Amino acid sequence: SRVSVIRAGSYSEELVKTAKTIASPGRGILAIDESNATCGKRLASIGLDNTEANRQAYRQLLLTTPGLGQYISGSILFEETLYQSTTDGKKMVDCLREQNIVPGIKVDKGLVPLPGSNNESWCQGLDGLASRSAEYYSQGARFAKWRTVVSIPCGPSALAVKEAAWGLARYAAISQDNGLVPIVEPEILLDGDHSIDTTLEVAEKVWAEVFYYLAENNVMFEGILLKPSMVTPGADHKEKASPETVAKYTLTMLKRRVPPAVPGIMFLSGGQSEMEATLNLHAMNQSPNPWHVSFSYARALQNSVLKTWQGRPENAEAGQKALLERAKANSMAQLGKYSADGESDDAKKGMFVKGYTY
Ligand code: 5MM
Repeated sequence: SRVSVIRAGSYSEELVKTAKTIASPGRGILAIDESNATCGKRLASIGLDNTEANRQAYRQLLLTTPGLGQYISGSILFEETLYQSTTDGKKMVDCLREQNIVPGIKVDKGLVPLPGSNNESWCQGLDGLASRSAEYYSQGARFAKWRTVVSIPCGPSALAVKEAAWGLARYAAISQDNGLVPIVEPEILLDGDHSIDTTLEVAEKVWAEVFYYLAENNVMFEGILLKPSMVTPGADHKEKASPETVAKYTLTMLKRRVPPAVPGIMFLSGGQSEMEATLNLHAMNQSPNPWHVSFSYARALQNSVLKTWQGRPENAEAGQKALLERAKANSMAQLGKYSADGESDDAKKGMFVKGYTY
């Protein structure tokens, strides 16, 4: 019934439980769901070829990090990794489960130009999504991710926002129907010279529309997670915002748009430096929030690891240590107890690439 606390459906209770496990205190998500093209760019940055063996070696290093489960509650995988084993023949999914980390899966098929828009894009992947989701569930995935983007310099046009919101809502309903907690990710790109007030205005518009269509598609809010961008000025804006300002704007936006029924807000890092992403998260956790406010970082968790590893087996342990350090820093930030003392220069370097397309 529409008035029941939890909407009827075979997976409802499990969805709520999965979402709560992922949104558990002091933990967040390790996003390693780079498609092969994006993973290739990461590997190229340390001089490695984009082969299946190199992707396996890199993901194996990440997922077998001892102690990771203390700080990481979920990890988003690309399809290849979901079906992949380590070089010792152990399923990557089992490496996660052993550490009480929930395996997730990227289900979108990437971005393509949106005809009729202002050079904007839309996200592919709804065709066949129900059967793919059921198959991913049988492989051990318990949550899903769909990333679409909104560009401020390109408008955003009403058409692009509507398409982004509708696609996310259809995906979310299909995921829940197949036992996967959907991560709802409309990334508002950092590109542009706009002010933080402009970002706030666009973010409010986007999230209002996303929730309108999530409700229209009867998505159960207790069984979703959000992956928003933080509200910041555009990357080319003349002034940078302090973590306190980012936190104030971002929380204002979320409190205006996101019902407290949603269990977790898992931010993306969007090209911020590792330390900036951690400091901003820490600032957001200086007072109680209606939701678990945490991280789902890719670049802001992996950058130091890649630089330390360099593709050399003898550096694997040091690479894992680097991952654990970042995961711990963000865990502390989730608890509002992070201190930047002793952070390396590398952790302070931004990773934003103008006009970057995944
Ligand atoms: C890890 O990268 C994700 C997938 O990208 P592609 O499918 O294009 O290869 C990406 O969605 C990522 O999870 C989010 O953008 C968040 O990553 P950042 O680096 O912004 O924290």
